[in-house]
Amino acid sequence: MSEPQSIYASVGELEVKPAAGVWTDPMPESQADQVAFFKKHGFLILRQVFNAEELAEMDAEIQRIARDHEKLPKVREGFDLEPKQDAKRGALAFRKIGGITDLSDAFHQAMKQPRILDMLHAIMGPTIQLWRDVVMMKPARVGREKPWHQDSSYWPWEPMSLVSAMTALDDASPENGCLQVIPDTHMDVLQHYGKELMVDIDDQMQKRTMYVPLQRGDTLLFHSLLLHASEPNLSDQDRRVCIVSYKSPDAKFIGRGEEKDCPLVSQR
Ligand SMILES: O=C(O)CCC(=O)C(=O)O
Repeated sequence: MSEPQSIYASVGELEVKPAAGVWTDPMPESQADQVAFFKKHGFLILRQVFNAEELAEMDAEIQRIARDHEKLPKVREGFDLEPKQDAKRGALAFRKIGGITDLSDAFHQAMKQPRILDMLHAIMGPTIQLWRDVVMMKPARVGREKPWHQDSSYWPWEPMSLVSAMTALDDASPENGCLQVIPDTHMDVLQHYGKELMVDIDDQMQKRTMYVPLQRGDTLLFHSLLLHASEPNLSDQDRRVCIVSYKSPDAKFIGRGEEKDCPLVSQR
């Protein structure tokens, strides 16, 4: 653990403050210890899951999809543009590309990456289904903050124990808005408020906030009740991540309307 440097001191009022620390501790090595770590802390980092060739293919796919987005079908959440566009970019700045594993074979393969699936089965059991699949872009200079929240407060599944795999497609650091987490917060369901559904964290919680820097190709697994957030990206470096959220059939639909189909990802 080390002290972070904040580059956001000059920015006006933001919901998400610079984190109190940076997660630099190594992860356990054996699978049993990794599962125990995830269960205790609500997250786990898998280093260098994707190689340079796989990452280059995903880069090319994002470019293709962004270029052709008007001709492509809206899958699940569809596309979101950043409200503030960046004249320097010379192309549209996207906030989100939804349904990425349907839109791209490279991302469909990434959803089934063997190291990720091994861990998911160890944590979640024999049947893994897909719930959500997005690329969150957080583009240089215009990427917005994401306030503190628990993903399960947005999602119609109980028990609230889904797992997301966030793969870094760029190096993600405190400077370009890497994820912040509050370890060990995945046991409690917190009250969210507002249009964006967020949680206010008090001073005690703020002291426990940690940046989780990732290198391109790393994957962060996190529990759907883990409190997390990210600051805006005021740097000149994009911060793209692919987030695939997985559920087990034990999670039952508690939403309104019709239950959405959750395709099978893996059965062991
Ligand atoms: O992209 C980010 O920094 C945050 C994404 C996030 O919190 C989410 O999708 O739940």
